Amino acid sequence: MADLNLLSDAIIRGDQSKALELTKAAINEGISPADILNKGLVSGMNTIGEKFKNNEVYIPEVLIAAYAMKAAMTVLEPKLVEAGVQPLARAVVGTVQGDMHDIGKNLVAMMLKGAGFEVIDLGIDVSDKKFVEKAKETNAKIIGMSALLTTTMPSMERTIKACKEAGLAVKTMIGGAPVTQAYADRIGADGYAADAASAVDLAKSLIGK
Ligand code: B1M
Repeated sequence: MADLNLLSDAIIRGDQSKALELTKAAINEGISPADILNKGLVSGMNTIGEKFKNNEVYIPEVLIAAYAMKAAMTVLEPKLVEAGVQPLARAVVGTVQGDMHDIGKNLVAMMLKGAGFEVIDLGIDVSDKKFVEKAKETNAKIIGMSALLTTTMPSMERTIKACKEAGLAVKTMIGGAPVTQAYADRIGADGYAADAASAVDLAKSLIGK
């Protein structure tokens, strides 16, 4: 029986091959993709985040853990997507201009896919213009922006303004470590979520599901 605690440990240690092996085993044993994600992968990343905050590990260890998570996700992501029946709506997501942090954004994108959204991931360093163009082109119902730097947060406000100017019927949601509900209210975002799981609830509520 695959042990999700061992999977979590593999992420913490940044052991890519073990993380991949245990994820495959858990899938084969029929453990739900959401449990594999939350009790294995995300739990490991959360522990690394805590250790980083306490100065018990440093950026290289965090990056190595993230690579292990990415490796595991190559096999888990299709299962998460499969779990969703019909796309609930199309969402364009990205990390805002000037910001290269994508681990949290990737988690949000993946969880949205798992919840049944069709996700167009624009990657990192996404300008307000690019968000608007892509949302228009794909008729997306949601634009999801992530920022990890206080210096890149203003790009969220620019994007919301650009959406309004373009007359887009799109809901905007924001998140990332320095972002708060108060900031979302101030810049006129339709919603803020503190983590990837709440991002799914928020996205659903924004489209009335
Ligand atoms: Co950077 N970095 N980093 N970094 N980095 C932080 C963010 C920092 C807090 C570290 C610190 O100083 N304590 C600090 C920011 C300070 C600030 O602005 N307040 C910082 C800095 C300063 C920098 C550089 C400027 C360092 C330098 O070069 N001097 C530089 C900037 C580069 C750039 O972006 N232009 C930099 C670079 C890097 C690395 C490249 C080394 C790497 C990024 C690798 C990558 O993403 N591919 C990195 C990392 C790993 C971090 C930390 C350690 C971890 C971030 C992370 O991935 N967390 C981070 C410190 C920390 O947060 N404790 C730090 C795990 C992830 C799962 O959480 O992204 O918060 P998070 O996502 C969560 C929620 O926030 C939420 O859900 C996610 C999952 O639950 N969420 C959303 C996120 N997006 C959402 C969107 C939503 C909804 C929810 O709706 C759309």
